[in-house]
Amino acid sequence: MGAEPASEVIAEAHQLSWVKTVEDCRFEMQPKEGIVRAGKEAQITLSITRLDGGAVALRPVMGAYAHVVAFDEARTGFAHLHPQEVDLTEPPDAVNPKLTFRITIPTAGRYVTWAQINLDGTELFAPFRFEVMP
Ligand SMILES: [Cu+2]
Repeated sequence: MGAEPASEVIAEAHQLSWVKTVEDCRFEMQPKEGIVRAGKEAQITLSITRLDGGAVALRPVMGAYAHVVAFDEARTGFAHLHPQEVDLTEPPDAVNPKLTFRITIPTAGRYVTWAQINLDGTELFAPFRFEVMP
């Protein structure tokens, strides 16, 4: 580990947000119902675009076009999700790939999720912090 991250980086990391920019890619997670409720299955769409509108060349990583892990604030809970789009011979859209995930989180509170993708050979991790409503 190197130096401490700048305070604005830490502050940003603690903000609740469904949108994250990593490198020159914008990641957005959209819960179908707008929010996630405890105990209810949520369908969440991960959408990726380039800031310059260029191609987003997703490559499969370990058998999926994305992996999502979710933790609760105490890092005790853990979920590992794969997209519903399981057919690797049918790549997602080349400019604005969208992948859907289903998750049921039993307890309200704050959660952190990481989306992992492989963008034309480069692994990118996008963190999101969000609230699960009662
Ligand atoms: Cu996975």
